[in-house]
Formats: sequence, structure tokens, C-alpha cells
Amino acid sequence: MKNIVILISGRGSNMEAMIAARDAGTLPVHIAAVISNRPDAKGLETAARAGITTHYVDHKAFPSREAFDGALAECIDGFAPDLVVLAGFMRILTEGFVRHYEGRLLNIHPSLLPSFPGLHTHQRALDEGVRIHGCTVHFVTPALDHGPVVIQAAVPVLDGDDEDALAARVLRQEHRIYPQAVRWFAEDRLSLVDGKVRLAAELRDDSVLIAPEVR
Ligand code: NHR
Ligand code: GAR
Repeated sequence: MKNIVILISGRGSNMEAMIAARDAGTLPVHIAAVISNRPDAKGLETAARAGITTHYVDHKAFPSREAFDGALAECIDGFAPDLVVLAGFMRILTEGFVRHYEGRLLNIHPSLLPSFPGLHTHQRALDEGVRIHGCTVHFVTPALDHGPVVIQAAVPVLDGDDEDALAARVLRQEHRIYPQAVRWFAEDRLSLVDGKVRLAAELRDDSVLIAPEVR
């Protein structure tokens, strides 16, 4: 079974979705550790309650991004992970860090990339007036939010949506597609080959998911 390390910064609901899938028997991985850059991340308590090893590497204690990333990588590599999963991890990672984990570093981003890379994606989608929004799981490359796409889910933007309503609709889809992507990796069906996603899974109808509430 593959070893994974999950990196968080806050609430950790994507991490919880993975723990739930593991417990349900649909995600065959060993969650070796959950690591946060914020000592007070809520998700650390949730992980500890689930019996998972937790650590934090406080980015504020380091003089540079390189120094922080070096300490973070040392902590991660102590668990010899096959895959590192960014789940609401809020620090931009240096090129050296990203290269060290090439092909074994996934992120979930709360927009339909390549639209809305960066932060505040839901408000920006509302401001642009798009009718379809969503989330993307991608392999992480040095260029922020521009790595090869593994799976996406789309949701409608509804009249009257505010940032919170839209974020909640997207988050429900994040909790479906992220465990799916990690499952593919765990089953050796997903890899990065020459900078492109290789997916040896049937692309079922629901590989691009539409929010059930509008079907
Ligand atoms: N690092 C690289 N090199 N490439 C990516 O694709 C990355 C990455 C690090 C994180 C997640 C990403 C997202 O899904 C991610 C992808 C943080 C920021 C950011 O601006 C932007 C995108 C993402 C994560 N962070 C601020 C910074 O100065 C701090 C913000 C804060 O602490 O609240 O690092 O959206
Ligand atoms: C999620 O919506 C995730 O896509 C997003 O933050 C939220 C974390 O929630 N990630 C980013 O914005 C990365 N910059 P969670 O902590 O409950 O999983």
C-alpha cells in the first residue's frame, strides 16, 4: 500500500474526505502524516483525533521560502511518502521543492483551471459573471496553478450566489474528485510521464462531474 503525506494550512475538510474514504475502504493508502505550516490549523486536531501523526513547520520561523521549504521537505521525507497531497495548503512552493517531488505532488485548486489561478477564486468568478465554476486536481509544477490537470468538476453559478454559497458548492465536488485522483495514484493508474498526465482508468461519465443538484 502506498504511503501518503497530506499538507494543510487550515480547516482540512479535503483531508477529512480522504480519511473518510480510507475508512470506507475506497482509498487504499496509508496516511503516514498530516503536516501544516500553521501551528493552529484546525485540521491538525482532526487528524490527531483520527490517530494520524501530525506535525507543523511554521513558515514564520524561517528567514526565506528556501529555508522553509527545506525544513518542510525534511519533515515530509521522514515519512518516505509515495505521494504528497496539498489539501488547502496556502504557501507557494519553491522550484527546488517542487522538482524534488516531481510526479508525486498533487494539489486541488478551487477553480476550473486555467481560469482563476491564485487566491480568492470564488469572488473572482462571481465578479467575472461566469456561469460555470468548479475545481481542479493537478500535478504541481513550479508555475503556480499551471500543472497538468488530472480531474475537474464543474458546478453552476446560480443567481443570488455569494462567495460562501459558491465556495460550499465547489467544496462538495472537491470532496468527491480529490479522493478519486488519489485512488487512481494508489492503484498505479495515474502518473506523470514527460510532463503529461497518464491515466489508465476508464474515463467514466462522472469523471467530469456536474453538481447533482442541477441534474
Ligand atoms: N507551489 C507551486 N510551485 N506550484 C503550485 O501549483 C502550487 C504551489 C503551492 C501551493 C496551491 C495554490 C492553490 O491551489 C499551491 C499550488 C497559495 C497561494 C498563495 O498566494 C497561491 C496558490 C496556492 C496556494 N499563497 C501566499 C504566499 O505568499 C500566502 C497566502 C496565505 O498565507 O494566506 O505563499 O490555490
Ligand atoms: C479548498 O477549497 C481548497 O481547494 C482551497 O482551500 C480550501 C481548503 O479547504 N485551496 C486553496 O485555496 C489553495 N490556495 P480545506 O482546508 O477544508 O480542505
